[in-house]
Amino acid sequence: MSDQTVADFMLERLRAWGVNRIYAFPGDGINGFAGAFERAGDEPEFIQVRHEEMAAFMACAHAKWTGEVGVCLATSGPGAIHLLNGLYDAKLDHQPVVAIVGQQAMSSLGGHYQQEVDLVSLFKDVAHEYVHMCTDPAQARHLVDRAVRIALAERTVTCLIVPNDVQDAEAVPTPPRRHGTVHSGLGWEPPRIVPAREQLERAAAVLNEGERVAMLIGAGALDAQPELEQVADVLGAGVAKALLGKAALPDDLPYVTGSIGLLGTKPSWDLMEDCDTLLVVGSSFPYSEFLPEEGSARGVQIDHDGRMVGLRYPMEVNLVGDARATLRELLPLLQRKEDRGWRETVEKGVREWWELIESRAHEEAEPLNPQLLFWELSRRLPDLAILSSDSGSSANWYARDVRLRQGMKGSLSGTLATMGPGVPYAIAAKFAYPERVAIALVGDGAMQMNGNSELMTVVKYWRRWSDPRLIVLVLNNRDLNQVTWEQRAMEGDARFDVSQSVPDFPYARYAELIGLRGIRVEDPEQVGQAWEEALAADRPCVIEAIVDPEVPPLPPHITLEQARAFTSALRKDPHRGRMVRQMLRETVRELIPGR
Ligand SMILES: Cc1ncc(C[n+]2csc(CCOP(=O)(O)OP(=O)(O)O)c2C)c(N)n1
Ligand SMILES: [Mg+2]
Repeated sequence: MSDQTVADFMLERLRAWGVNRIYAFPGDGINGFAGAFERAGDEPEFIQVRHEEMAAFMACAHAKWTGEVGVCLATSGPGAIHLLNGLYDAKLDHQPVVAIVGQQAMSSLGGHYQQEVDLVSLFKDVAHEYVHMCTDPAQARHLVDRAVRIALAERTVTCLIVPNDVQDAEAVPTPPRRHGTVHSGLGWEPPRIVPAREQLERAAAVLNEGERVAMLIGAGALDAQPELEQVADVLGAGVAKALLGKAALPDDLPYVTGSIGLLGTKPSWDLMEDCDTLLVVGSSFPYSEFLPEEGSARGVQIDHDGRMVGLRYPMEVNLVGDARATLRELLPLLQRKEDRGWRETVEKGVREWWELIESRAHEEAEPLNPQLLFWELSRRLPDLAILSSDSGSSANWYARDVRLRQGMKGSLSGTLATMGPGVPYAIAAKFAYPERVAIALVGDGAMQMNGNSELMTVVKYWRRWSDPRLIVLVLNNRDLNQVTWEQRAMEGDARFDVSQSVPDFPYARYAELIGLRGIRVEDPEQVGQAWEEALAADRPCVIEAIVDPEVPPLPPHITLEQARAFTSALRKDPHRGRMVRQMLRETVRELIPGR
């Protein structure tokens, strides 16, 4: 007889898988686990968040920052339901996350019992690769083994549902060896996936024949920096980055055109418009209008997931393989482009763009131009900083103005594009790398949605981080600004105050009140100093920047329809005077950069 419970055993098994931290929020549906954490000496650690959605965001971010599986734990019914948005964030960005949720006792299920929710059905979509309820202690071993292994192997979300009476039942670490039992083991190593030689040769032929090669890289290329640089060099290519792949190549390389898409840059736009050959590595960037026109470029794609190739552009050669290993095999087959004219054109565009961005950041605004915050941060980013951005106007400036250097990390909710991950992603960064500086770039709407509450998790834990610096930049524009601009540009509607205005809130004073540093800045002269103070602080810090909601997050090009919609919105909008002045200034800059 073992006195170990199923919950004890499951935690022990997770530890054996290398899980040493679980983001969680308690409830009676998981009290069996709570006791098990205590008996295990809090190994793995139970990190208590404010809201289960935040636990799921943190598990997702743990996976994004470390490449390891992230784990979150929530109680039955409401707790399990709260996890969902964060789990979809992980699923859509292909992150390995295991969600463990409690359930009412087996003996009550089907009895319209309190907090009884059909969790298998609820999680069937988000965790469709693997969702199971543990109804017998002998299942616990293979359920944990498979949930972790499938999350890692498929880069997705898996879910275990554990009724509270099963949690407390006696563990069966080794099921009896008889018909109907499963004897699973630990361990999973990432495979090295490389396409066949003949496919590599076909890809190389396409790339060698091209005269103007554009590369587009994404999250799948994050570990392939040296190979990306070599390939770009040999091919004389310019490189655009999807947002999730922003850290894949540093922004200070002269041929890196930066972000692509609505939040992207002009040199990325030009790169895609003018190239004759497109090499996509580890990206499923979705917007066709920012990719070459069908037929205008020959294409080669590399992705380790066969489902993701040939998805956005009809490629001539689809290589299924890891970015790094595949690029390594491809390199010896590539011929160096002797004519560097295309590369020079790209580099010229990049230089001009950075000048434009610098001057845009210094345009006057009332009172602060949000771009200035990002520009000044960029110049001061400490080595190895980890950045998160929320969904909102901050994502524009993160994408365009922030220059990530070698060794830094950056992420956001790329595919789900949900509001809310900014602060929890930064918290997860501090747990994973307590010695590195984490910086969250967040709108006031998102702070009021969850960031303000989650700052209490920072209050609870920051003293155990060897470097206490976690900085939250709040863009206080009293507006749901990104959507306000979308209303104007896409719908041709004026700003609808009823839906868009956000009540003012004293973010910096609140930070001070709860024991953190708080800095409020509304004078452009103070922006650099605000960052320096935050970076010199002996504790986490909130920088509240009073920024102008009339600074347009202009797309790198404006289509005719958007221009029309915009003109019609302008006619109706009471803010039009200032908005037009701001737009004019920005547009003039674009026409005569460096002025
Ligand atoms: C959960 C969720 N709700 C709504 C949206 C739609 N949305 C995208 S950005 C945005 C505005 C965000 O406002 P804020 O956080 O204040 O940032 P700002 O754009 O003002 O800088 C909204 C409402 C979303 N992406 N996610
Ligand atoms: Mg806002």
